[in-house]
Amino acid sequence: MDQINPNHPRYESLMIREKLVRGFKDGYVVEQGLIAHGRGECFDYLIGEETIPPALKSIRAAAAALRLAKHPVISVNGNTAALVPEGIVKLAKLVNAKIEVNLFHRIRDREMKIYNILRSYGAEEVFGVNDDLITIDEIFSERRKVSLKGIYSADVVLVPLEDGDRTEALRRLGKTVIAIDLNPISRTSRAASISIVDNIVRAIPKLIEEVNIQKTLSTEELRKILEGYSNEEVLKEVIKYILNKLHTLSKDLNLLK
Ligand code: PTJ
Repeated sequence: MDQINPNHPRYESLMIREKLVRGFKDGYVVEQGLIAHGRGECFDYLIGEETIPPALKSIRAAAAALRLAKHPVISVNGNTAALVPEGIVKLAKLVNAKIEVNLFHRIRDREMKIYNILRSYGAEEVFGVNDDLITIDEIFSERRKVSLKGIYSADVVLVPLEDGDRTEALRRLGKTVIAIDLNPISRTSRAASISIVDNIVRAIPKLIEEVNIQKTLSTEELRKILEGYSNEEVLKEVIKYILNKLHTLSKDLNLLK
Protein backbone atom coordinates (compact mmCIF):
# COMPACT_ATOMS: atom_id res chain seq x y z
CA MET A 1 0.00 0.00 0.00
CA ASP A 2 1.24 3.50 -0.81
CA GLN A 3 2.30 5.49 2.22
CA ILE A 4 -0.29 8.11 3.08
CA ASN A 5 0.60 10.75 5.60
CA PRO A 6 -1.97 10.71 8.45
CA ASN A 7 -1.80 14.51 8.46
CA HIS A 8 -3.08 14.68 4.91
CA PRO A 9 -6.40 16.58 5.00
CA ARG A 10 -8.08 13.80 3.04
CA TYR A 11 -6.39 10.95 4.89
CA GLU A 12 -9.53 8.94 5.67
CA SER A 13 -10.90 9.20 2.18
CA LEU A 14 -7.53 8.20 0.72
CA MET A 15 -7.31 5.21 3.05
CA ILE A 16 -10.72 4.00 1.87
CA ARG A 17 -9.50 4.25 -1.72
CA GLU A 18 -6.38 2.28 -0.77
CA LYS A 19 -8.49 -0.54 0.64
CA LEU A 20 -10.41 -0.79 -2.61
CA VAL A 21 -7.28 -0.64 -4.72
CA ARG A 22 -5.74 -3.38 -2.61
CA GLY A 23 -8.94 -5.45 -3.03
CA PHE A 24 -8.69 -4.86 -6.77
CA LYS A 25 -5.03 -5.93 -6.87
CA ASP A 26 -5.91 -8.99 -4.78
CA GLY A 27 -8.55 -9.86 -7.37
CA TYR A 28 -11.84 -9.60 -5.50
CA VAL A 29 -12.87 -5.98 -6.18
CA VAL A 30 -13.84 -5.42 -9.82
CA GLU A 31 -12.88 -2.41 -11.95
CA GLN A 32 -16.55 -1.41 -11.89
CA GLY A 33 -16.33 -1.38 -8.10
CA LEU A 34 -13.69 1.36 -8.27
CA ILE A 35 -15.94 3.40 -10.56
CA ALA A 36 -18.94 2.81 -8.27
CA HIS A 37 -16.87 4.08 -5.36
CA GLY A 38 -16.12 7.29 -7.27
CA ARG A 39 -19.83 7.88 -7.71
CA GLY A 40 -20.35 7.23 -4.02
CA GLU A 41 -17.56 9.68 -3.09
CA CYS A 42 -19.31 12.42 -5.02
CA PHE A 43 -22.51 11.96 -3.02
CA ASP A 44 -20.48 11.69 0.17
CA TYR A 45 -19.08 15.17 -0.58
CA LEU A 46 -22.60 16.49 -0.99
CA ILE A 47 -23.71 15.24 2.43
CA GLY A 48 -20.51 16.52 4.05
CA GLU A 49 -18.85 13.12 4.65
CA GLU A 50 -20.80 12.53 7.84
CA THR A 51 -23.82 10.56 8.94
CA ILE A 52 -26.67 13.00 8.50
CA PRO A 53 -29.93 13.01 10.56
CA PRO A 54 -32.12 11.24 7.96
CA ALA A 55 -29.52 8.46 7.72
CA LEU A 56 -29.71 8.05 11.47
CA LYS A 57 -33.48 7.55 11.15
CA SER A 58 -32.86 4.80 8.61
CA ILE A 59 -30.19 3.21 10.77
CA ARG A 60 -32.66 3.11 13.66
CA ALA A 61 -35.32 1.48 11.46
CA ALA A 62 -32.79 -0.94 9.95
CA ALA A 63 -31.64 -2.07 13.39
CA ALA A 64 -35.25 -2.66 14.42
CA ALA A 65 -36.00 -4.59 11.22
CA LEU A 66 -32.92 -6.78 11.69
CA ARG A 67 -33.82 -7.44 15.32
CA LEU A 68 -37.40 -8.37 14.43
CA ALA A 69 -36.40 -10.55 11.48
CA LYS A 70 -36.78 -14.32 11.58
CA HIS A 71 -34.27 -14.98 8.78
CA PRO A 72 -32.08 -11.93 8.24
CA VAL A 73 -29.35 -12.11 5.60
CA ILE A 74 -26.48 -9.74 4.83
CA SER A 75 -25.43 -9.77 1.19
CA VAL A 76 -21.75 -9.12 0.54
CA ASN A 77 -20.08 -7.98 -2.70
CA GLY A 78 -16.49 -7.06 -3.56
CA ASN A 79 -16.54 -3.46 -2.31
CA THR A 80 -18.21 -4.43 0.96
CA ALA A 81 -15.63 -7.16 1.56
CA ALA A 82 -12.83 -4.64 0.99
CA LEU A 83 -14.25 -1.88 3.18
CA VAL A 84 -16.03 -3.44 6.16
CA PRO A 85 -15.45 -7.20 6.44
CA GLU A 86 -15.00 -7.14 10.20
CA GLY A 87 -18.11 -5.01 10.75
CA ILE A 88 -20.23 -7.32 8.59
CA VAL A 89 -19.23 -10.38 10.63
CA LYS A 90 -19.82 -8.52 13.89
CA LEU A 91 -23.24 -7.26 12.82
CA ALA A 92 -24.26 -10.71 11.56
CA LYS A 93 -23.40 -12.26 14.91
CA LEU A 94 -25.28 -9.56 16.82
CA VAL A 95 -28.55 -9.98 14.92
CA ASN A 96 -28.13 -13.65 14.14
CA ALA A 97 -27.99 -13.01 10.42
CA LYS A 98 -26.61 -15.22 7.70
CA ILE A 99 -23.91 -13.83 5.46
CA GLU A 100 -24.15 -14.49 1.73
CA VAL A 101 -21.64 -13.68 -0.99
CA ASN A 102 -23.67 -12.39 -3.92
CA LEU A 103 -21.87 -10.76 -6.80
CA PHE A 104 -22.96 -8.73 -9.78
CA HIS A 105 -19.81 -9.83 -11.61
CA ARG A 106 -19.88 -13.44 -10.53
CA ILE A 107 -16.52 -15.16 -10.88
CA ARG A 108 -15.70 -18.26 -8.88
CA ASP A 109 -12.26 -17.00 -7.86
CA ARG A 110 -13.72 -13.74 -6.49
CA GLU A 111 -16.41 -15.63 -4.58
CA MET A 112 -13.80 -17.82 -2.94
CA LYS A 113 -11.59 -14.87 -2.04
CA ILE A 114 -14.48 -13.01 -0.42
CA TYR A 115 -15.57 -16.20 1.34
CA ASN A 116 -12.06 -16.59 2.78
CA ILE A 117 -11.89 -12.95 3.91
CA LEU A 118 -15.17 -13.26 5.79
CA ARG A 119 -14.07 -16.54 7.34
CA SER A 120 -10.78 -14.93 8.41
CA TYR A 121 -12.79 -12.35 10.37
CA GLY A 122 -14.64 -15.08 12.22
CA ALA A 123 -17.72 -15.81 10.09
CA GLU A 124 -18.70 -19.38 10.93
CA GLU A 125 -20.76 -19.97 7.85
CA VAL A 126 -20.84 -18.04 4.60
CA PHE A 127 -23.59 -18.83 2.10
CA GLY A 128 -23.79 -18.42 -1.66
CA VAL A 129 -20.48 -20.09 -2.46
CA ASN A 130 -20.49 -23.80 -1.63
CA ASP A 131 -24.17 -24.41 -0.94
CA ASP A 132 -27.32 -24.89 -3.02
CA LEU A 133 -28.19 -21.95 -5.22
CA ILE A 134 -31.53 -21.15 -6.73
CA THR A 135 -32.35 -18.74 -9.56
CA ILE A 136 -34.71 -15.83 -9.08
CA ASP A 137 -36.13 -15.39 -12.59
CA GLU A 138 -36.95 -11.72 -12.23
CA ILE A 139 -33.35 -10.60 -11.77
CA PHE A 140 -31.44 -9.93 -14.98
CA SER A 141 -27.87 -10.21 -13.73
CA GLU A 142 -25.72 -12.85 -12.11
CA ARG A 143 -27.20 -11.67 -8.82
CA ARG A 144 -30.18 -13.83 -9.78
CA LYS A 145 -28.43 -16.86 -8.26
CA VAL A 146 -29.08 -16.83 -4.54
CA SER A 147 -28.55 -19.30 -1.77
CA LEU A 148 -31.54 -21.47 -0.94
CA LYS A 149 -30.79 -21.24 2.77
CA GLY A 150 -29.69 -17.60 2.54
CA ILE A 151 -31.33 -14.81 0.54
CA TYR A 152 -34.00 -17.08 -0.96
CA SER A 153 -35.39 -17.92 2.50
CA ALA A 154 -34.76 -14.50 4.04
CA ASP A 155 -37.43 -12.15 5.31
CA VAL A 156 -35.01 -9.21 5.72
CA VAL A 157 -32.01 -8.65 3.43
CA LEU A 158 -29.30 -6.03 3.92
CA VAL A 159 -27.86 -5.07 0.54
CA PRO A 160 -24.95 -2.64 0.62
CA LEU A 161 -23.87 -0.98 -2.66
CA GLU A 162 -26.52 -2.67 -4.69
CA ASP A 163 -28.06 -2.42 -8.13
CA GLY A 164 -31.72 -1.48 -8.33
CA ASP A 165 -32.74 -4.53 -10.31
CA ARG A 166 -32.29 -6.97 -7.48
CA THR A 167 -33.73 -4.65 -4.83
CA GLU A 168 -36.93 -4.34 -6.85
CA ALA A 169 -37.09 -8.11 -7.38
CA LEU A 170 -36.51 -8.87 -3.70
CA ARG A 171 -39.26 -6.40 -2.76
CA ARG A 172 -41.63 -8.11 -5.19
CA LEU A 173 -40.86 -11.38 -3.43
CA GLY A 174 -42.14 -9.76 -0.24
CA LYS A 175 -38.81 -9.25 1.49
CA THR A 176 -37.84 -6.24 3.54
CA VAL A 177 -34.79 -4.75 1.83
CA ILE A 178 -32.34 -2.52 3.68
CA ALA A 179 -30.00 -0.65 1.32
CA ILE A 180 -26.82 1.22 2.10
CA ASP A 181 -26.28 3.61 -0.80
CA LEU A 182 -24.83 7.10 -0.85
CA ASN A 183 -26.99 8.00 -3.82
CA PRO A 184 -30.45 9.03 -2.57
CA ILE A 185 -31.95 9.02 -6.07
CA SER A 186 -30.66 5.63 -7.20
CA ARG A 187 -33.19 2.97 -8.14
CA THR A 188 -31.92 0.95 -5.17
CA SER A 189 -32.56 3.76 -2.67
CA ARG A 190 -36.02 4.36 -4.05
CA ALA A 191 -36.98 0.69 -4.26
CA ALA A 192 -35.66 -0.37 -0.85
CA SER A 193 -37.85 -0.59 2.24
CA ILE A 194 -35.20 1.22 4.28
CA SER A 195 -32.40 3.20 2.60
CA ILE A 196 -29.40 4.26 4.59
CA VAL A 197 -27.87 7.13 2.62
CA ASP A 198 -24.43 7.03 4.16
CA ASN A 199 -20.97 5.70 3.46
CA ILE A 200 -20.81 2.02 4.32
CA VAL A 201 -17.68 2.67 6.39
CA ARG A 202 -19.75 4.85 8.76
CA ALA A 203 -23.11 3.09 8.38
CA ILE A 204 -22.02 -0.39 9.51
CA PRO A 205 -20.41 0.73 12.82
CA LYS A 206 -23.43 2.96 13.51
CA LEU A 207 -25.79 0.09 12.78
CA ILE A 208 -23.89 -2.11 15.23
CA GLU A 209 -24.09 0.65 17.83
CA GLU A 210 -27.83 1.05 17.27
CA VAL A 211 -28.52 -2.70 17.51
CA ASN A 212 -26.77 -2.65 20.88
CA ILE A 213 -28.80 0.37 22.02
CA GLN A 214 -32.03 -1.37 20.99
CA LYS A 215 -31.19 -4.52 22.96
CA THR A 216 -33.37 -3.35 25.83
CA LEU A 217 -36.39 -2.59 23.60
CA SER A 218 -39.38 -4.92 23.46
CA THR A 219 -40.81 -6.38 20.26
CA GLU A 220 -43.66 -3.90 20.51
CA GLU A 221 -41.24 -0.97 20.76
CA LEU A 222 -39.24 -2.25 17.79
CA ARG A 223 -42.43 -2.57 15.74
CA LYS A 224 -43.35 1.00 16.60
CA ILE A 225 -40.01 2.22 15.24
CA LEU A 226 -40.78 0.48 11.94
CA GLU A 227 -44.35 1.73 11.79
CA GLY A 228 -43.16 5.31 12.20
CA TYR A 229 -40.64 5.01 9.39
CA SER A 230 -41.24 6.24 5.84
CA ASN A 231 -38.50 5.66 3.29
CA GLU A 232 -39.98 8.20 0.93
CA GLU A 233 -39.91 10.87 3.63
CA VAL A 234 -36.33 10.03 4.59
CA LEU A 235 -35.15 10.29 0.98
CA LYS A 236 -36.89 13.65 0.63
CA GLU A 237 -35.10 14.80 3.80
CA VAL A 238 -31.75 13.73 2.34
CA ILE A 239 -32.38 15.68 -0.84
CA LYS A 240 -33.49 18.75 1.14
CA TYR A 241 -30.34 18.42 3.24
CA ILE A 242 -28.17 18.44 0.11
CA LEU A 243 -30.07 21.37 -1.40
CA ASN A 244 -29.67 23.42 1.79
CA LYS A 245 -26.00 22.61 1.89
CA LEU A 246 -25.51 23.71 -1.71
CA HIS A 247 -27.54 26.83 -1.08
CA THR A 248 -25.41 27.79 1.93
CA LEU A 249 -22.27 27.06 -0.04
CA SER A 250 -23.38 29.18 -2.97
CA LYS A 251 -24.15 32.07 -0.61
CA ASP A 252 -20.76 31.68 1.08
CA LEU A 253 -19.09 31.80 -2.30
CA ASN A 254 -21.27 34.72 -3.29
CA LEU A 255 -22.59 32.79 -6.27
CA LEU A 256 -26.20 33.85 -5.80
CA LYS A 257 -26.78 37.52 -6.35
O1 PTJ B 1 -18.63 -6.95 -6.38
P1 PTJ B 1 -19.72 -6.99 -7.39
O2 PTJ B 1 -19.38 -7.83 -8.60
O3 PTJ B 1 -21.05 -7.44 -6.82
O4 PTJ B 1 -19.94 -5.50 -7.95
C1 PTJ B 1 -20.12 -4.45 -7.04
C2 PTJ B 1 -20.52 -3.13 -7.75
C3 PTJ B 1 -20.46 -2.01 -6.72
C4 PTJ B 1 -19.55 -2.86 -8.89
C5 PTJ B 1 -21.94 -3.30 -8.32
O5 PTJ B 1 -22.83 -3.60 -7.30
C6 PTJ B 1 -22.41 -2.04 -9.04
O6 PTJ B 1 -22.19 -1.86 -10.23
O7 PTJ B 1 -23.07 -1.16 -8.28
P2 PTJ B 1 -23.66 0.23 -8.82
O8 PTJ B 1 -24.88 -0.05 -9.66
O9 PTJ B 1 -22.58 1.08 -9.38
O10 PTJ B 1 -24.18 0.88 -7.48
C7 PTJ B 1 -23.33 1.12 -6.42
C8 PTJ B 1 -23.98 2.22 -5.56
O11 PTJ B 1 -23.25 2.27 -4.35
C9 PTJ B 1 -23.92 3.62 -6.18
O12 PTJ B 1 -25.18 4.26 -6.07
C10 PTJ B 1 -22.88 4.37 -5.34
O13 PTJ B 1 -23.23 5.73 -5.16
C11 PTJ B 1 -22.96 3.63 -4.02
N1 PTJ B 1 -21.70 3.61 -3.26
C12 PTJ B 1 -20.44 3.54 -3.72
N2 PTJ B 1 -19.54 3.50 -2.72
C13 PTJ B 1 -20.25 3.55 -1.58
C14 PTJ B 1 -21.64 3.61 -1.92
N3 PTJ B 1 -22.60 3.66 -0.99
C15 PTJ B 1 -22.21 3.63 0.31
N4 PTJ B 1 -20.91 3.56 0.71
C16 PTJ B 1 -19.91 3.52 -0.20
N5 PTJ B 1 -18.63 3.46 0.19
